Amino acid sequence: MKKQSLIAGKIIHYQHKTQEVPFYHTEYDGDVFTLALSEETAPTYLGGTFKTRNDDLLIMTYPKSGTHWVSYITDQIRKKVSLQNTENDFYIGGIPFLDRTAPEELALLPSPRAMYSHLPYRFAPNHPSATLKYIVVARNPKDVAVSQFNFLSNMKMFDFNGSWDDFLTLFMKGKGFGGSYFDWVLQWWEHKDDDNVLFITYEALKKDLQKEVGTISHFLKYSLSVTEQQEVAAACTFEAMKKNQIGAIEKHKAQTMKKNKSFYRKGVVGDWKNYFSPEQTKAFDHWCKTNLKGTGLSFIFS
Ligand code: PPS
Repeated sequence: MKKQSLIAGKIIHYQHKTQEVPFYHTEYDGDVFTLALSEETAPTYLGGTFKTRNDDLLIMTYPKSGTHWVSYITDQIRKKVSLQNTENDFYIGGIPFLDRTAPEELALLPSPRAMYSHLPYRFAPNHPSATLKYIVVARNPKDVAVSQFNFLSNMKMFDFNGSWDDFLTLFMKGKGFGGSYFDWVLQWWEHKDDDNVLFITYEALKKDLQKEVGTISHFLKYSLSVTEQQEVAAACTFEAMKKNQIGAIEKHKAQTMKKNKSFYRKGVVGDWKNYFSPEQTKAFDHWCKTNLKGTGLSFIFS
């Protein structure tokens, strides 16, 4: 029996120093994970005992990379082909958050199930003979860091009180929300050509949303007409999702977010330019170059 315990921690800004206490972490089997698991779900998802189905779909993201966006696109596509999911207050549309949902609850969902998760590749629900599918969403790490910093500072439950510089230092040490950014993204990137993996980016969605709606529908083997694709894209713009308060955090923002803050913050490519100093840019570019060398992966930063 593996040992498991859960600690919801916080970063403490004390005497001009940030104490490196992860904001929210799970200790499991001697390792520490800054993932959004709960005490009930951690043993199943980190222990690899979740019962998958052949037709499961998992939307995999490093936090703040487009989780809500792609989950809601998927939800809207599924509704076009009459897959009416159970709607729950804590879902994105009809898509549940695997990491915090009890496996017993997910077992009650009709097939084909669609779920989203921040788990790294090595913990992703899997089965050697299963044909379950993964949509992996990646976003350039500069905008991810800025989005995480704002999210962790503006969410009541995290209440991060360090500076932007404090946060960036943690992020580059692999202590962002979700753990090491490059471990996460590169492990999935290695599987980008697997038949059951669709690897898409936030920046591609921003460039041509309708095209990516088509790509996702095609991957899921649903044939949507051009009009249907347009309708899905129209429902999934930043403005539409913000207005319709998609997702539990926004729906309950009076309880979840600090005053006047929205989960739907900016929704653009390149906001990092408003945060990074020239020195931070230089160090971060070097960090990216080192990690991406020889991988074939590159990002669009503006
Ligand atoms: S979470 O908490 O991990 O689920 O967050 P996640 O959904 O991955 O990422 C939140 C960021 O995505 C932006 N967002 C969008 N951008 C463009 N279009 C649409 N439709 C959209 N929906 C969400 C959201 O604003 C967060 O990014 P920032 O840069 O902070 O605005």
